Amino acid sequence: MGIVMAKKTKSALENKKGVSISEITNTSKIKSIKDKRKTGINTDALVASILNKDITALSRAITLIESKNPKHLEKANTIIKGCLPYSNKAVRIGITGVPGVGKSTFIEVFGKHLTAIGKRVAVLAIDPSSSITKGSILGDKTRMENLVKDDNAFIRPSASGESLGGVARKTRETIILCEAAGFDVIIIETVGVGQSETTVHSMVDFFLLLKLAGAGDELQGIKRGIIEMADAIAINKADGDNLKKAKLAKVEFNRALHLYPEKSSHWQPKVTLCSALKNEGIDAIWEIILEYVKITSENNYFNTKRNEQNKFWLIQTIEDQLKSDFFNTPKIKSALKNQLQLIETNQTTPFAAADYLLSINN
Ligand SMILES: Nc1nc2c(ncn2[C@@H]2O[C@H](COP(=O)(O)OP(=O)(O)O)[C@@H](O)[C@H]2O)c(=O)[nH]1
Ligand SMILES: [Mg+2]
Repeated sequence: MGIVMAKKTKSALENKKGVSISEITNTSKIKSIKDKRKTGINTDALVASILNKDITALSRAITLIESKNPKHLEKANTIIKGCLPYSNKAVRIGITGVPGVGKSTFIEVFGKHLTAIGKRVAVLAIDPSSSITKGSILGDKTRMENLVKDDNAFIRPSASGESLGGVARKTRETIILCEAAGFDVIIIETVGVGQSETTVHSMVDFFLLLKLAGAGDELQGIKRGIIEMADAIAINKADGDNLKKAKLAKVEFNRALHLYPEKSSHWQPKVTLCSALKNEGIDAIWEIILEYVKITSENNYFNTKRNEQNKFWLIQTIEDQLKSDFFNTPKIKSALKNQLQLIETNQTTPFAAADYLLSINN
């Protein structure tokens, strides 16, 4: 299942069943096949199957969300609408850390721990670089061998060939579908490329930062913003010769975290040690997350945050759409080219050029 199934479904969607090769090569028939294909997706049936925890249906629907075909997007929107009343139930966890910190290894053992205690787990990724690096995260299935095979786990790589905004929107929609399909825990993995951590933070309940113990320089070179976003820092590879260093790092991080002002969640971020390789300290991290959910549900921060996230995404989506509409207008495209030339030769200012471009758009 997982990645393999997602790929299979994609090709199933793209090739109409029962059509022979000779039929496909007959161009006069291609249009009618395409038309049938367009109408061949029964959104009601797909929603019913998703609610029935049918993973093939879930994969098909996600493929529609990721499609560039406007007809598919229309179908995708209908499906999302159908699933929305059944979503919002899972715990959404964001996981980040530099390449090599052990994210894939961690997600494998963490995911297996969750399925062992009866949870269903969906793993998604936000990786705006995946179109260049051909899926740098979640691409390596070997580190998630057991989770990939687990019937209670679903693994879906990042949408590719998209801007961060595009990937983010698709991932948010995919979360809705996964929740409707009865997944209890949604894990969203990201690497610290550009703004991707902020993006993941804006769509999860709990943000987990995986760290390595350094040689006494734990607090150097860390993006301050990421520490601020973290609800827990897990120092991974706390095993063998590294254990002592990891323990020291824990003290340092705890000290540093106490310097930050109290969060509006009233949650004091935790620092913990783990070894994904040896499967140690993994259950403790789930306990921390449960404690977080309990405390923030009681003080209502949990729901407030989700509402705030929804409002943020409304504004964000409008901004993205307006921007893309603007820059894709043919009149703007050519006028922009001219204005850029005028800027180069010092004949206008960026502000005058912007005023002009915005004025001719109306
Ligand atoms: N010693 C030790 N090695 C680990 C641990 N977790 C991961 N690794 C190793 O670190 C390397 C990178 O792990 P990977 O999961 O691919 O990291 P990612 O790039 O963050 O996804 C691999 O060789 C893993 O076997 C751990 O807890 N302890
Ligand atoms: Mg990885």
